[in-house]
Amino acid sequence: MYPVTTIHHVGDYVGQTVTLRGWLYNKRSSGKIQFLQLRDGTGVIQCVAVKNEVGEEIFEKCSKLTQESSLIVHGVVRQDERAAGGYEITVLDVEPVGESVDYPITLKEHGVDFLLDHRHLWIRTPRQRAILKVRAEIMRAMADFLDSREFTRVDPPILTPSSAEGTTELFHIKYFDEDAYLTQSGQMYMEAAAMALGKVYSMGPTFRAEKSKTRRHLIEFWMIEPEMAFYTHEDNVKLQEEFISYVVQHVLSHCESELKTIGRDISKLESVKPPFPRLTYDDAIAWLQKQGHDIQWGDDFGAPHETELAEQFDRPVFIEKYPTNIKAFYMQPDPNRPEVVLCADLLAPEGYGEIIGGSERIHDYDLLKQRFEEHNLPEESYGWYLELRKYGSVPHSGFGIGLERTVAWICGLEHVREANPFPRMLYRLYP
Ligand code: NSS
Repeated sequence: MYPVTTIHHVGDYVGQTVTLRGWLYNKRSSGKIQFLQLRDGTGVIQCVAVKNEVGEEIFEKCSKLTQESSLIVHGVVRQDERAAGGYEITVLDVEPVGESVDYPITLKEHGVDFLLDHRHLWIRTPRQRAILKVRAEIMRAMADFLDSREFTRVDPPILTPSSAEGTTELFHIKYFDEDAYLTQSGQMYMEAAAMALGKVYSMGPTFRAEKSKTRRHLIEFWMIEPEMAFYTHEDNVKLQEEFISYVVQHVLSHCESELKTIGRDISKLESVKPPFPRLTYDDAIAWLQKQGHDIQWGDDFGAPHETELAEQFDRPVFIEKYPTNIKAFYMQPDPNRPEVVLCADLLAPEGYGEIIGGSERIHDYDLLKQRFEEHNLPEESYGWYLELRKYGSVPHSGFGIGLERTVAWICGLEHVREANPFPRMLYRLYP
């Protein structure tokens, strides 16, 4: 019996015999030597079996191993500068575990539809593994940052009686004899929770029945939604830039090998530090007009506008104070200019578009009630939310950050679909 370890930890066992358990990623052979590329979820390592050393029988077992068959390898850890991870295994014995016949994903190029049909297998490849690792590390960093600032994680419901962002784009389901919808945002519940716990955040899946087929849209995506009692718009923006900078710097220092596997140009991330540039919506419209865009005050930005605005900067940029009538009903008007609201969207660089939407919320009962009427929102669904303004209402602010868009930006992915383990897209519900 040898110590069982993982590829990530083989460096602790140089010169010793260890046991590794995993899958055969790839194999090369040159007659008397076989080079087995073993992967185990923590990395990939080359295991070398030499016929003269292991004998006929073990060598034969190695030669029968096929791509993605599972196996246990016993061997000696060698330090080797030429090896990808710096180590190699000299095989003493192998134990095949599960066979793999005609594995569909070969090491040649495949089309993206084929890969998405085989997403359950595609996630085994080093690039996809690296992306999932970075995603997990981003979630950890987000939670660490907020926990260290004494936020409390609160989980809003997935099944809701009404919408938080608007009345369209909802997934309708039957809830016994009632109508229910999959949550679009946990915000309203987080506002209630902020009045109970001060500073809170949620982290979970949200759903939007958006008929958009772009590289930035998923039907099911994860959102992290902090909400803070007594925070102004200014406090909110400051928190966001510190939050994003922390997450990016954390990934740079904890995911070096993953970013390398993905091929990310990390020089593009190193500059992500506070303060972030800030443009008002007015400035952004004026700038776009100067660039020759046919856009008027009161229009919302499209993806090309966002890309061009963000391209001017080496870090994310806030666009703040949008017109009241193109933003959600719950946003607090600017006291000096009620035609705009105290909100900010954060646009990521390099064309990744909006990653955060946030605002100060209306805390005045009468104004919120008026907004409900203007937007034809039924009081039976929203009464509880309005009631929060009746019992010790305070100014408060919050934001929502889309996890997949953040992962796509930090990893430099072409499309958000690779940022989710099993993406739900307009025409894809499989696997
Ligand atoms: O609609 S948002 O702009 N804002 C909200 O839902 C607020 N209720 C959040 C809050 O203040 N608590 O969405 C927030 C973010 C947005 O910036 C994107 O990064 C992401 O959620 N988002 C999406 N990601 C992927 N796919 C889709 N369809 C999508 N929609 C929004």
